[in-house]
This record gives sequence, structure tokens and C-alpha cells, in this order.
Amino acid sequence: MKTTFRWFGKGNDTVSLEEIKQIPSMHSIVWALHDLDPGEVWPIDKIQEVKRQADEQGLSIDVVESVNIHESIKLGTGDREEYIENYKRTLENLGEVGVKVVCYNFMPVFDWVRTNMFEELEDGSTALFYEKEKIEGADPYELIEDVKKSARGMTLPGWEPERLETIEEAFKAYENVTEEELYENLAHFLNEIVPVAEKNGIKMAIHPDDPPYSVFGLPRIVKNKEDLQKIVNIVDSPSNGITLCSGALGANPLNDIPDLIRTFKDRIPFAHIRNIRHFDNGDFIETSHREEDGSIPILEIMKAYHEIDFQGYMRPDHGRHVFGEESRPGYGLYDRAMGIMYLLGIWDTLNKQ
Ligand code: DNO
Repeated sequence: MKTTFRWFGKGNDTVSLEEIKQIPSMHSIVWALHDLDPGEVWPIDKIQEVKRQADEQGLSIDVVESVNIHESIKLGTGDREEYIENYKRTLENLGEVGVKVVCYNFMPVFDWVRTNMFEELEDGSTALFYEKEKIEGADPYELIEDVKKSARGMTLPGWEPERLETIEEAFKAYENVTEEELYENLAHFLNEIVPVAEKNGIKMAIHPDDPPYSVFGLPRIVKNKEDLQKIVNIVDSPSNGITLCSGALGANPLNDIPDLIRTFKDRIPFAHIRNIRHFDNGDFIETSHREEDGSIPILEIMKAYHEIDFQGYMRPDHGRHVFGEESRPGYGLYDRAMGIMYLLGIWDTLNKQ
């Protein structure tokens, strides 16, 4: 297992590479060119600049999260081939500097969804919160306004202003798109992309839907074991893989994460480990990584990774906001660093047994 930490780039993150380097065991940053729009080719000089910055700290740039998918590819509209070609060029450029894993998602319109970024927990720390009823009755435009306000001026991954500007149009475009059609569009994309990824030494890793069910009536196709099985079957190659996110999939209590790890063991190049606490009414809140603080079986998850001799990349996912730190929602330094030490403690113990 190689440990990683998400970093949003110089001038775009409250956490520095110098700080990341001091977290024990750090192998690689998880990065992206956040100033580019989905569909643009990532220029080699910009990629090399990130590599240079990481090299200076002795960190590798093996994992990209995410190269976002242009909405035309998800919708399967006439201009999708152009964007698929651009995606291939980006993969070639990333392969050239040694990137090994590219995370992406296939969620229509919204990436992840929450109702409050700074919900207070019992100990006074705050964390991302999802209220089921609020979403069910919500007007998506109101939610967008709320999210923007609660983001405290930071752009959130997946909620970039350019994306939000076109949201009305995007909603209309998906009005008649079924889950089958969305799946067909993913299959078309993967059939085109996976051979290029293979050739460039890259493993594609799809991120599950977060939360793993339909929101605002939009189709969702990466929700559970059955969906993941269908996706890995599209192209039978290690370059067609999964980002196994325990928090995203875990929001549905019926998803058995240790079982998913064992089932898809050869197809998980990238693991996100996040704990959340379920409430009876369907709400959930993100918690510390410690198993007993939430509802996700973190110990069993680590055991399952250990059992499959996991050689991929792992990152501690969303943390709480603690010690008064002001950061991007879910992406402060302190709680994620504490999280990784907890996960490493489990891992090292398993290694000694
Ligand atoms: C949010 C993240 C997501 C994730 C993408 C992957 O914090 O978990 O934005 O990066 O869905 O493509």
C-alpha cells in the first residue's frame, strides 16, 4: 500500500507540500490541474510544473484526481468524439511524466452532494453533512446557492463556478437520459480510452456516486456491487479499475465494503478511506477515521486490503475541521493527518502479525 494525500495545487490549497511531506509514510500527492475546464487537453508544461514542485519535496505525482469528463461524453452527444480525443491526449501527457492512476467519475451534473459543509459534531469540530429530506424536497438551484455560501469562498472540487453557470442547461439535457443510456455512454468512453491508458501505463479508476443513489432525479450508475461488476466487465483490463471509496459507497448501509474489496481485488488501483455515521432517517455525517466514531467498518476494511496484499494507492479521505483550522471543506491538514496515522497503525499491526 502506498499512502497519498490530496493536494489542490500552489495558491489553491491551505495545505502546503512541505506539510504533506512531514506526514509519516507519504509517497505521493493526489493532484489535478484545477484551473482547466473538463474537456481541455492538459498541457505537458503545466503537468511538468506540478512534477517539479512535488520532486522538490521528494513526493511522487503518481495519482491524478480527477481528469473530469466533459458532459457531452456522459450525454453521448454528437461532439463527444472530440472530447474523447482530448482525453486521450491528456492521458498521453500524464503517462509521459509517469502518472500511474487517473481517478474520474461519471456523475451527471453534480459530482458529490452535501447539505452543509460545516455541521458541528459533539466535540465542537465540524464536518460535511447530508440531510436526506432536505435533498428530496430541495430545489437544486437553492442547494447550489447554499453550498456556495457555506464553502466560504473556496471553490469545491466538482462545484466549480464554470460548471454551476451551466447547470440549468445540464439539467435539461439529462431530462430523458436513462441509466441504461448513461451506462452505454460510459461503455463507449471506456472502450475508446482503456487501450490508450494501457499503452501509457495508466490505470483508470472510476469513483462511485456520492451518495450512491439518484439525487434530483438524475441517473446514477456507480452505486453498488452490481454496477461495479458491470463496469469492470466493459473492458477486462487492469486499466479499467475502481476508486474504492468507503465513504461514498458506505452512505448506503447495504454496500458491504470489505466484500467489495475482496470481490474486485485486482481492479482497485486507488482506495479512499473515509468514515461516516449513519442516522436512522437516512442522513449521514462524516466523522474521524476511527471506527467507533462512525458506522463504517474501518478495521475490516483495512484487514480486507491487507488480505488481498493491496499494492495500490490509498488516501485518507475527507476529514473534519479541527483545532480551528480553516481549510477547504473536508480537506484540512490535521484530521486527515490523524486519519492516516490511525490507518497506518492498523496496517503496521497487521503486517507484524
Ligand atoms: C470530493 C471528492 C470528489 C471526487 C470525484 C472523483 O471531495 O470525493 O470530488 O474527487 O468524485 O472524480
